[in-house]
Amino acid sequence: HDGATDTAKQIDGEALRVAMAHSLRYAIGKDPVTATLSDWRLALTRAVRDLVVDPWFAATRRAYAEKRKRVYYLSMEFLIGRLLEDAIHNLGLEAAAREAVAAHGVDYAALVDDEPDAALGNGGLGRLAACFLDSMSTVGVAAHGYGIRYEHGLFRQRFDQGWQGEEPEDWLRQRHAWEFERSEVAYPIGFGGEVSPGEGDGALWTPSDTVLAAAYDTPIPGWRGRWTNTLRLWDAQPVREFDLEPFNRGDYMAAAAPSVFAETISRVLYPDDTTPQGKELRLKQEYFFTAASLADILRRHRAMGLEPRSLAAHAAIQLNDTHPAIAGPELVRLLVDDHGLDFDEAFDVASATLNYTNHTLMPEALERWSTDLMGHALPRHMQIIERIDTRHARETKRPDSVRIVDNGEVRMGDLAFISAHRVNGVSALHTDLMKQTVFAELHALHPEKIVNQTNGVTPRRWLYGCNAGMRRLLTETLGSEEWAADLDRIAALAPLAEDAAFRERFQAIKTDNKRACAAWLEREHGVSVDPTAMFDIQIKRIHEYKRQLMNALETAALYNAIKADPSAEFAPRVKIFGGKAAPGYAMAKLIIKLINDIAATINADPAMKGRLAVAYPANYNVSMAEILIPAADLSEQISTAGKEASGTGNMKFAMNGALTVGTLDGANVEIRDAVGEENIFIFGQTAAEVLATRANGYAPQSFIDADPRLAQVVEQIEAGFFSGGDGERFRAVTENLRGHDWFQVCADFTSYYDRQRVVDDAWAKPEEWTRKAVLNAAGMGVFSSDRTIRGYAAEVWGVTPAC
Ligand code: 26V
Repeated sequence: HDGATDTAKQIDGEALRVAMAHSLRYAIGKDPVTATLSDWRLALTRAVRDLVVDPWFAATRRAYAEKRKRVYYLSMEFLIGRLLEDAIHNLGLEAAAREAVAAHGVDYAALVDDEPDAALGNGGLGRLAACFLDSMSTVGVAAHGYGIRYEHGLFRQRFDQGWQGEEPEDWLRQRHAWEFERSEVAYPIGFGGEVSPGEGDGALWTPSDTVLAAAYDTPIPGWRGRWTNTLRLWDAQPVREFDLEPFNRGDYMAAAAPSVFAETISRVLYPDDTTPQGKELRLKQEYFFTAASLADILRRHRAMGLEPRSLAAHAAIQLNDTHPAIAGPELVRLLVDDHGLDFDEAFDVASATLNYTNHTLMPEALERWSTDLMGHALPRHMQIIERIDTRHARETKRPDSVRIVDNGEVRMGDLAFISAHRVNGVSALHTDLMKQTVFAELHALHPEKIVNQTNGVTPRRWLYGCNAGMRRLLTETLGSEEWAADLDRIAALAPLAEDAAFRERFQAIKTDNKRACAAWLEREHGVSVDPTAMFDIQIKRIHEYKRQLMNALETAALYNAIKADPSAEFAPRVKIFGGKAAPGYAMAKLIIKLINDIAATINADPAMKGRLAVAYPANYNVSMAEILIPAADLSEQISTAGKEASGTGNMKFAMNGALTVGTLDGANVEIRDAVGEENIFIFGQTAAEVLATRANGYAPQSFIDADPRLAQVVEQIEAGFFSGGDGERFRAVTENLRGHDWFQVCADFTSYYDRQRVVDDAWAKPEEWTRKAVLNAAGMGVFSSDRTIRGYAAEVWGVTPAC
């Protein structure tokens, strides 16, 4: 498999130039004389998309011919980022694309940079879905991703004097040149209404409202086009655009009412990944895309001449968290009411086909819907849920233990668990904790159900794509580009950690990336930083459990230490933060302001020059991550142990040669095992210790009293030291720290601060640092999402990859 494009058509720069000119003229409808940068980007996109089509058809035909079992990945979120460069890299077209673009007198980097991010997700869960799409296509799992074609993705973040503000995001303002509209594929999706008894177990549901789910397909080519899958996103459309009666009497607004209701369903991504708000529209979004996807899956199954009863032999459906958990009752409904199976048969088919991935143990993030809301919006499903619950209680002979319907609420985690063939956690620790905590009772009843599938990330985007310097070094060292589809090969770097010449080249790449990142920070965000200082980066959603606050406190304490003893030796650092807070999450927004206040104080102090700087570029997204991660020296993975299900940023950083400072949480544990404990900076309490601390009556104040460095910072915040004398601003933060501190920032602060000083010592020995960095990259083979997908294929889906 060494070599360039396999299935995809070979095309040189000249041919691609001609193809670009053709699509500019005939697909975009622009004359080269007046074409803008975006026009040229759309033209290249169309030309590249044309090259994806044949391999796409080839994979589809092969899936049919070989009667391959299909995987359906149902996810409310796909946090894709940009697609053009990724497709160019996968198809081996970079040289040709650069040549073609240059021949048209256009700057390649600017053209690629012009593409808006497809930000159809909040964070880890949505980005994982995007990595899985890439990997399913690379290893050759015949798969469809199913989700929602949100008109507006995740909001844009701005800072107003350090406070987060939100603006709507508008990625579809320019046409989305990747997708194929399938107006012929549209399913009616019902809501509300009445249910009357039917024959046998069946019923007749007459919804009060109906919308259409219309399909848009985006091809997802894998490495070298050896396999290509489809991402099918559903757009909500009115069954009728217009009510003619009000229109005829001149009430144009009333006439348009049906289309307003329908289109609202796919209007916007919910930006809150902290607490499900129990909002009716959210439930409707969940049901909308789940029902459309299941209708499509059953239609395809029937079109192959197969019986509904045999679905599980031909299809595996993966539920990405509980968001599509209504799939259980919906599949039962389709099989009973439309296909005439009895309830028990139908439930057996559904529960042999569905699988469920859990992504969080945080109790407040577990979805529950009031039975009133569910019964009103989906009356037939409410009946089926009750019946699933009763059957489960009867079969397990434990009527009083687990109930899906409890206290007037439907518990979606339990529904998903009971409706699934396999249930998985996303790291070894997280899976263990699932068994011990949220799913303890269900695990005891079904001990074979829970399996672990540790997350991974795609090395195409997160190494090959974002780090061109490292790409060249790896390709030269490993002899071909195939490491990008077989990341275990990267282990061959380990012995080179002892080779001074190799270390020097490795370090030079990091330095280049840091320079590029510093230039970007200056240009786009107006902050100037010293590219020779340590780049210490924490990028992720702002959440209390992720403890950006602890990092901010440590930053302030370090500032105080440098001020107190200007001759003391600390590594020069640039602390970089990136991340959005849910618009309604007041504490997270206050933490953002605190970080920005601390940054302003430090950056304005001439004594900090060359020693400490803080940057918080606004509007962190996938494309920003692609700039920051290759430039990182130190990766901050400092969540309260037991709270971060896996983390995936941790893997991206280590792949790019950053060292990690982190707790024994999520996949950090497995990263430590892979790189060796002497090559990672672990600190803080273990998950068990965190629980013990809480059980023993945690008093954060005692930890503040015990560490004068922490005490000083808390007092400074209370005195308004970082906020122009305003001692009130962060009252909620400091009161929480002294009084509750649910995520045990104070308990871990001392260990964290001290570990950071060990990081300083390591930085002072650059050869040693680089040695560790090489060993980190060398240990990352196992964190390729290709490995993860092969794990799901073998242990969850029962499919054999084609590549
Ligand atoms: C939760 C909710 C709660 C209900 C309302 C809408 C909503 C939207 C998203 C979420 C996602 C929370 C779960 C999540 O993102 N988990 C992250 O999953 C990553 C991939 O497995 C994992 O690496 C992170 O550790 C985990 O926090």
